[in-house]
Amino acid sequence: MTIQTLLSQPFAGQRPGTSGLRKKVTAFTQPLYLENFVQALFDELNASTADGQALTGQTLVLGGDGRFFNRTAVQIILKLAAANGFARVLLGQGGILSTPAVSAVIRRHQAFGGIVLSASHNPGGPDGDFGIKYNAGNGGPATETLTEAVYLRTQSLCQLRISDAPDLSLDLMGVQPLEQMQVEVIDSVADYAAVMRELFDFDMLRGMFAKGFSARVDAMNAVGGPYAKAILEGELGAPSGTVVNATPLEDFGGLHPDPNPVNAEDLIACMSAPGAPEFGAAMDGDADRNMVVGRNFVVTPSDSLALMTAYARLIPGYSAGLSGVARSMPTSCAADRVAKALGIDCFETPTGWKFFGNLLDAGRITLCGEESYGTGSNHVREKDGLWAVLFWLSLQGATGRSVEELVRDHWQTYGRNYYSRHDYEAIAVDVANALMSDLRSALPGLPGQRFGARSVVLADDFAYTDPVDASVSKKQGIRLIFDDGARVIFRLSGTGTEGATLRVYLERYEADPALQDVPVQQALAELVAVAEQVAGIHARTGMAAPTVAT
Ligand code: G16
Repeated sequence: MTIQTLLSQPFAGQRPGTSGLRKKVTAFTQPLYLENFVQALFDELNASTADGQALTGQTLVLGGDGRFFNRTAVQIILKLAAANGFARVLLGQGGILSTPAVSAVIRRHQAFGGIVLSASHNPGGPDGDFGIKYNAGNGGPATETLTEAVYLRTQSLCQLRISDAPDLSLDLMGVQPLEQMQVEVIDSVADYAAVMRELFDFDMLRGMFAKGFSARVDAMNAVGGPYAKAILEGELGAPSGTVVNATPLEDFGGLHPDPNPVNAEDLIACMSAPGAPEFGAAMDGDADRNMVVGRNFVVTPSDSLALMTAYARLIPGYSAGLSGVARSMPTSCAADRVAKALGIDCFETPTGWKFFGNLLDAGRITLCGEESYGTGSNHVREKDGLWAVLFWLSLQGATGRSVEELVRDHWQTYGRNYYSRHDYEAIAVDVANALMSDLRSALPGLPGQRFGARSVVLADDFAYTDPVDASVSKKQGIRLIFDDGARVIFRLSGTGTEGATLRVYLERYEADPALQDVPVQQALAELVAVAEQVAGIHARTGMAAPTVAT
């Protein structure tokens, strides 16, 4: 085996979005496409030290969600890593690691960084999506500064270094040499499970299941299955069959592994049927997202973060209290109210988990979450689906309250933030860009303008100054904030692979318990009309209704 230098050429469009580079599988399978991106990443990382040898002798963590092309991509990356100086790769068995598990392994083994192969909640299979993301030594997604620098390198890269060694076994546990590098195939679950044991009272959870507590956790044929099986059924004694769709499949069995009420319809149906389990949850392709469901009752992700913040002290890992909490800007303000009551900071960041990293590293926050079905804490630097499941199970165990009772109690105490996100998918890119640019131009005229009973008090394009490193991120979403605190927000998704997706986020606050049980879309109908009036979505896109409203 020898290390080869191959001539390559730039590929257009290798700019990472909200969470890494996501493209159709057909893009990733072009000759040298993946190699080009990874070499640009390695070159950029090497350039971070004066001698240009930052990777020499280092450990890399590698794994993915098992989707189509995962195994091929792992072989390619191993050969690039060997040719670029790494001494060791910790590889999840079968090339499998959930996104939070990559973060846990990086942190527990003090690795230099890690590569996650996933397009998250996007569909898989030969016609589906693939993705790659770099996580740094803190276990968290690379900063925007790094991803942008990598992108610039992809646009001028003309050669790469790769080993011509034969493929390795991805399934055989133990160490295999590749050039000077050692590839160690590790148990995909062990490190992650160890972190969970440190946070939650496993004895109490075991006791709950022993007394007959019933749950249904839908892994959506994705990577969360082995983790949920090992921890819930294996360690905590939940009955076999508690975890469904538990085997990761290359095409997710045709499911769209996005845990929302639309795509996890089977879970919703099951939780609404007579004799439904007491608790339901679903996770996404790479197991970092979660949806929590009670009997006939779906928990909004924004409410989930607020409740976790309110009850965190009941969980052993957070019994000392929280240093602070953070949410992405479009996430509802429900957590803000709890933070205020607790006297802790609440930060508002742009969409993207990478923006929580500095706050977590600096100890400014303990919990964080997003409307996009993501919640997490300082235990890793990714959002974490199974962690959220264990958190909610623990809350039920500690309080004796059902999911619905917990949420309704919360609304009584803090008020309810009615919340919905409307997605308009696969819009022509120029139509979406024109809509956003016209909205931007209209911003100065909006403050003071009345829409029914409300008037606009703030209209801007959200900009964020990181409180830790003072970096500034502009154009993070158009906000209309009204005099009663209601908000309408417009952004374009940074994770799609087909055309553009317009996201409209709608929120209003209701303090009166007697008015907290209105169907969500009805409660937000006036704001939907405002969004239409301001942005002209129907006329511009030809779409009379969103593709998905959650
Ligand atoms: C990613 C990011 C999240 C973000 C979500 C939606 O999640 O990690 O921080 O909220 O995308 O982003 P967008 O609205 O730009 O599509 P995941 O689970 O897809 O990695």
